[in-house]
Formats: sequence, structure tokens, C-alpha cells
Amino acid sequence: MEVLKRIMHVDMDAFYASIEQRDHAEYRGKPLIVGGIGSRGVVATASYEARAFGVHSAMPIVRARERCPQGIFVKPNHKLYQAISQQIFTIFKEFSPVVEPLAIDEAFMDVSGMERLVPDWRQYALQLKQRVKAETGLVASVGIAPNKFLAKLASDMKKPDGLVIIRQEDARAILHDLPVRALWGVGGKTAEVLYSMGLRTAGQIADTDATTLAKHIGVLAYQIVDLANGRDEREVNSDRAVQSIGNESTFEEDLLTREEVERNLLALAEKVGWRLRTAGCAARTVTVKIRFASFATITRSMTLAEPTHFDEEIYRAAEALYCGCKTKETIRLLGVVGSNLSSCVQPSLFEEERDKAVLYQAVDALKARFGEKIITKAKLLACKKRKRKRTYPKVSPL
Ligand code: TTP
Ligand code: CA
Repeated sequence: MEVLKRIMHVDMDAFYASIEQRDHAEYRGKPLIVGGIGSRGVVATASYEARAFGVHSAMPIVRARERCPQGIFVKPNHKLYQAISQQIFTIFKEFSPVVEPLAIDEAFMDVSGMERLVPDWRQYALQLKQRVKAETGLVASVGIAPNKFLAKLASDMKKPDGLVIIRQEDARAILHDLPVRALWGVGGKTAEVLYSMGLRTAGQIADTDATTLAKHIGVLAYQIVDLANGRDEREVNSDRAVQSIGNESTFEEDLLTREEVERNLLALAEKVGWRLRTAGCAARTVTVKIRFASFATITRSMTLAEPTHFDEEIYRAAEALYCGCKTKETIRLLGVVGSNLSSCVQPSLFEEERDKAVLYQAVDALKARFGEKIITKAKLLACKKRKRKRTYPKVSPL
């Protein structure tokens, strides 16, 4: 007999904003926007009160201020959010042995085969929501369904403070009017092809022959016809490794010179190197993301002979990638990402490499004790001094 799968998806409501409202009574019940505060910042998230004004994640902060001038705007406190994330994941693990993190505030949990322990799934989900509320003061939305796709859909259906259970027999009806973009894997380009074929809803996809559709959009057709019919075989994978480690900066003023770009790439490489080393892994692929003044954005990647977590090696690759992008435009955003991760760097046979590892151990011990900024490259210190100097009014020589 086929064992019915049962998947739970938990997702915290307005995560960063709810934490700030929890910790600041004066923010409660108000439109609160968490994000980069500078003129070039973007919204990380907004409280539900702010969403009523049309403010949402990834929107430029300038636009959010236009839409919601009475909003309270605050900078994110990532360390705090990370700590609370750990707290909620500890709770999740009490409710299922198989927990797959999907983001800082959401996870899939496989609760199949627990029927004898759990006579009432609604009650079980309520218990989880209550535990999270009691321990963190925050509200989670929960979805339960026979597969991952439906469980994620369910947790989103009655947000905030949602709790929805989808049964397999109801899936097709629930999916019927959903836009095709809601099917995993359908991005902008695929959606255009589907629209051109007159296919706009999941209901229409559900009734389409996958082999015929594959002639237009490739093998993705099989996946989306399955999803549209409420079928999804993917397992909850508790060992899912982090896919990449990266960092990016949007600048208050565009970067004009090559020297400025290189300094910023070095600062980003230093952050990525530190994060890779603290995560105990190394990256074989380095990617640089560049957004120009015109908003055109490019990414360039390079795969190294050996995985690395050393700042200079990440920087060398990033700089080479940047140099390969010939353009005269100024730059508003730079990012550096390490991917293709392995768990640690092979111990080197070469003395010079071993010395480097010892040096980094010392650097990291200082960073771990006194904070990431305690030690940095001389080149970056010089640049910080110069930057600060530039903020003073210029005095003309006599
Ligand atoms: P989400 O779960 O997408 O959003 P949310 O928790 O704020 O709101 P809800 O789930 O109720 O719709 O993201 C979780 C956190 O991740 C969010 O609080 C802030 C951060 N985040 C960003 O920093 N940038 C983004 O573009 C998104 C989508 C999220
Ligand atoms: Ca969330």
C-alpha cells in the first residue's frame, strides 16, 4: 500500500518587521519598513500595516517612502534575526525529525508516518504555532499537504497567522485559477511563451498534454503539468547544504574609477572569505555581479582549479572577472559570491599555503573574538580614511 506523504511548511509572518515590532512597542500596529535606509536602499520587508500601502520586499526605499510617507523606516539587524532563526529551527526539529530549511524564516518538515502520534493535524500545527509564539513572541503561518508544493501554497493562503490543510482530492480545485507564474520553475520568459499559447492559469496547464507542451518550453513542461495537477514527488531533504555564500553592496554614489571598484571588490571578497571560513567551507566558483548606473545588471563567473576560502584568491578571481567586463558606465552595485561549495580546503603540501592557513587562523580568531571589522586589509583602511576625509568641507590652500 502506498504511504501517503504529509508535509508541513512553516513560514514566519513579516519576519524582520515582526521582530522589530516585538522589540519596540512604539512600532506596533504601525506601517514599519525594514531595509537599507540610504537613497539607494531596498525594502527587506514591511509590516502588514505597511503592505496595505503597497510596500513590499525588494522595492526601492525611495518608492516605499512615496507610497507610505508616514511609515517608520528602520535598518535591519541581521545578527538578531539570525539568532531568532536558530530559535525557531530548534522548535521545528522538535516537531519533525526531517526539517529542510528554505530561508531564514521558513522550512519544510516531513511528518509522514506520524499518524499514530498525531491524531489531529490541525491541533499539531496549532501546537507548533503556539510554541513559536511562546518562545519568540512571533507568529508563524503553517500549511499541511501531501507534498511540498501544496504545503507551501497552503502556508501562504491565509497569511498572516494562517493555518491551512490541503487534501490531495481538493488540490486541482484549489489550483484551478492560480496564475501560471505560481507554478515552480515558471519564470518571465516561460510565462510569455505560455501566454502566447493562451495558457494563463494552472487549471489550463493541468489539462494540457505535457509532451505537446514540451515542444514549446522543453522538459519543464512535465514538471509544471504535474504541479498543476497537485503532484510533486520531491522529498524533504534535511541535509540540504547551503548553495552559495555571497555579499553585495549598493553605493550611495556610483563608483567612477577602477581603483574604487577594486577596493570594493576587495572588501566584498574579505567578507565572503570570512563567511566561507566560519562556515567551514570553500568555494570553487566565484561570481561577480555588477549593476550599472542604467540598472543593466551582469554576472560573470569563474571556476578555479582548487576551491578556496582565502580573501586574496576570491579577490583575484573577482578582479579578473571585473576586468573582463569592458564598459564605460559607472557602477551602482557590486556583489561577490562563492558557490560550488565543498566542506573544507584540502591541506596543502606547499609551505607557503600552510603559512597562509595559519595566518588566517590567527585573523579569524581575532575576528571571532572582537567582530568582523577588527582586522582588515591595509588597502581598505587607507580607503576608509580617504572616504571619511572626503566628507569634511574642502579647504582651499592659501
Ligand atoms: P519572506 O518570508 O519572503 O517575507 P516575510 O517573512 O517578511 O513576510 P511574509 O512571509 O509574511 O510574507 O522573507 C523572510 C525575510 O527575509 C523577510 O522578513 C526579510 C528577508 N527578505 C529580504 O531581505 N529581501 C527580500 O527580497 C525578501 C523577499 C525577504
Ligand atoms: Ca516569511
